[in-house]
Amino acid sequence: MGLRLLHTADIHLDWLYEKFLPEARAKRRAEIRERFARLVDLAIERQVAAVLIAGDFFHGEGIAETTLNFCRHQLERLNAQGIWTLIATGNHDPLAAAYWRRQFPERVKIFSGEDWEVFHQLPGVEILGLSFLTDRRDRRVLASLPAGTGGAVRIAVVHSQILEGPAEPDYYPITEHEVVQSGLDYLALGHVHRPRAWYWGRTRVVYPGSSSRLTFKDAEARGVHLLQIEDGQLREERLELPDREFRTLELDLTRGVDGVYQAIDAVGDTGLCLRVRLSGLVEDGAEFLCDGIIRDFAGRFFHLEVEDQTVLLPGAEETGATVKGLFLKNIARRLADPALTDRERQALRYALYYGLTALKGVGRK
Ligand SMILES: [Mn+2]
Repeated sequence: MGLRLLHTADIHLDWLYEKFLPEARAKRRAEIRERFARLVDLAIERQVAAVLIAGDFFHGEGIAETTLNFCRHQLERLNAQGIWTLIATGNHDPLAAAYWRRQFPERVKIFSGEDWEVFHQLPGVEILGLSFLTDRRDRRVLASLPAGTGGAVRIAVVHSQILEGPAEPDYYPITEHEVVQSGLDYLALGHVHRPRAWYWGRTRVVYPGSSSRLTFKDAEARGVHLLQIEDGQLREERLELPDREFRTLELDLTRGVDGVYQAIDAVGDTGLCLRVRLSGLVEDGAEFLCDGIIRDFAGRFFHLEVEDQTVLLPGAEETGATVKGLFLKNIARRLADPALTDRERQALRYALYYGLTALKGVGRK
């Protein structure tokens, strides 16, 4: 049956969920731990030889003792089945963190060298790993990849950022060109919480994404990658894992307070984390409404938060012959055009929003 591996990353045990109320926060953190236990179940069910964790296993320094004990128990379950856990740490759980100095089960390998280490314990595959070193965060890690010994499938595990566009090269940057040159069969990445995957040259490049939803940006389904190595060939499939939904409801206040309440009321799923984002031009500040929504609906959902992105319309006295007044009149005249597309209307709202921000204080007599 060949040999199987499971690739995950960004588990972020003890993620803060800062905006959650204490009870929901504790419950959600327990769900992240449970997710890791399910990954361990999956590894055992699928009889994998090793679990690869590409960084940010832990969220930060202040990991609860109960979380560490829980982890140890899960790693022991893998160990007892003869399954390795290979960990390259990330920027959230750098090697300097105290918990890495603990005793781990025998079949846990934490890549802790200054340079790539090669793990040779499994037949037919070479697994290279490098942990994140904070003081060398801008190094070009693929440039120092050791040459292969030939014959084996080559996999590298690292917490890295793919350099695209003008991003700061801050987290072990790698480029498509470097990946193509690497000759790797599979690059097991962590860092980006959104699942992404490419074929670059002969290399399969995978960010499995964070194993649980951590923020409202995490819309896509969560999952892990199962690798199968047989006769020197590598096949890979993504296994999706159900997770609590994080949904954003965009509501324009120009539909009125009743409309906003009806829209929130119509959200049937009470188990989700809901973010209500209020937008639109308003004559009065929306703070009261935000507080009211929290008061009236917070008990209905697992978690609820309201983001106020409304723009306050200036009073009539401000539409005089000032720069701001002329600007407002101009935008108002254009917004009144019934032939506007949604896109054009949105662009005008942005113009108004940014224009008012830029003109803040200017034009007041
Ligand atoms: Mn992360």
